[in-house]
Amino acid sequence: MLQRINAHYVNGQWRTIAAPDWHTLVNPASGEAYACVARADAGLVNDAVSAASHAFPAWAALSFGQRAEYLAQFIYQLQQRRDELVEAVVTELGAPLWFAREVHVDDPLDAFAKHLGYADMLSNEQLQLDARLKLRKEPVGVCALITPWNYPLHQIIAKLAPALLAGCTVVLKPAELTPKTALCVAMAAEAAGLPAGVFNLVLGSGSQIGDILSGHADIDCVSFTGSTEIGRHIQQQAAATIKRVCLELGGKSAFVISPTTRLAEAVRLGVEDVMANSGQTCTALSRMLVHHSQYDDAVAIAAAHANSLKVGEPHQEGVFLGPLISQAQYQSVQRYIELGLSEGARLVAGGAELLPQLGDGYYIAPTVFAEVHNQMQIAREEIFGPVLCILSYQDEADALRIANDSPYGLSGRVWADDDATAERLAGGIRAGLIFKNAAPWHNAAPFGGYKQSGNGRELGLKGVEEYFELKAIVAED
Ligand code: TAP
Repeated sequence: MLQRINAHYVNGQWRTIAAPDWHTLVNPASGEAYACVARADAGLVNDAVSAASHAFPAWAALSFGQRAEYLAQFIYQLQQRRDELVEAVVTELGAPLWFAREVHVDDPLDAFAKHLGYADMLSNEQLQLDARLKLRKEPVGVCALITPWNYPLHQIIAKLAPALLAGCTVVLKPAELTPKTALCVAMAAEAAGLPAGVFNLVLGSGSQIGDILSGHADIDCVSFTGSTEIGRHIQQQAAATIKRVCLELGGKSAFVISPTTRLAEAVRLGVEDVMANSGQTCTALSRMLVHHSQYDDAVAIAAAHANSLKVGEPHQEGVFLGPLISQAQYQSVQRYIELGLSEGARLVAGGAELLPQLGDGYYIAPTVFAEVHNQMQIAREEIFGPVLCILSYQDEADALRIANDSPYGLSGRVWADDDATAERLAGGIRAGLIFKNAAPWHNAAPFGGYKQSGNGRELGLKGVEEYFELKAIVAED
């Protein structure tokens, strides 16, 4: 018997759909259906927009400090649901338990908590430029937040926290594959006592709900994270009402490893970066660029390390990679691996076959291609699976030329034994976020892309500013 989920959170109330169109959820670790979810209809989506519009003036009128008090309650309620959130991510996405705890849940809760500190920095709303001119930051209005499935909680928090702190009200439309995480967030919002209409959640398909939201006259801003293809579509839909559109899109990030005495450390880190979350990470360092003098060694280290990473059922001890999220995603990655072989790349680890010892789940072994050149499709397109391409370069200029020869510009990593080289490489890559050597993720670093990777920034103080309009008030002499 499938669990039936018929719940949407609109205007502070839980709403159901009378005769719903059901979407079935499949556990990616087993291939078994476990729940079905009622899709919101157009009427409910419009109710959600209307609720957010009505709630906006009062929410916007609060001070940053007052909104931060609500957000502190919200964070507390999310923390109370930590285990539930972890289990939702494990079930929906197939993320290994440890990764779900540390990266999928604790990390975004920390990012949310950082926003409380921004409230003090933002309290000075007005800037007196001269006797006649004042500038005021005001919330942009009602925001549609459309999020993907790959880091379900992180993606929601990266939009929700800054939007609410800035004074916006929101309608959240999460990916259809990850509704349970979003429902947990709605329960926390309710328990935190957010005023009715400030936060609304509608579940359903992107092509239906997404189109209503991005074309809606009462939505002032759409903040979208997902594929470049859908981002382009949303921008077109939103053009009819000239609304603000913030896009966080795909990537094909480069990891430039300059000649180093710490090659094994660098290569292992690069392999783990791509394989984490089964490669379903927009910032994945999917192109590793190695100096020709160290290329063969790097390939051998990468293959050995990829083969050592355990693939398995998410609850098992020691598992590094779970399954891909869906059969469609599995088939897409499989096609890319076959394409790599047909393009002449050399497979040195993994491959396209399902792993039969793991039953009917969508598991793919960590896969590494050597002898990849940058014009191959596997080096140009986002695979969104556990597939690493290793490329060789001649000198620093060649490395930067290859790194930048991409329609994307989301992120990257550089590795060098001396900081001057690392700085030069970091400065030379056209992307929004660059890590040096083994630097870990930073929850306050503004995050967003150059080129076709998007146009806004999330996280940090800059992430909040995306949700402001700027008003100039000019007085008489
Ligand atoms: P998409 O298929 O683009 O879906 C993302 C969201 O958009 C989902 O909620 C989806 O709903 C919705 N959507 C689909 N069609 C829509 C439409 N016509 N109008 C409005 N919304 C629509 O991406 P995905 O497969 O979930 O995620 C993977 C992609 O996201 C990758 O390309 C990855 O690089 C990118 N990504 C980027 C970032 C950043 S921060 N740059 C972070 C994570 C992921 P449904 O689920 O109902 O289809």
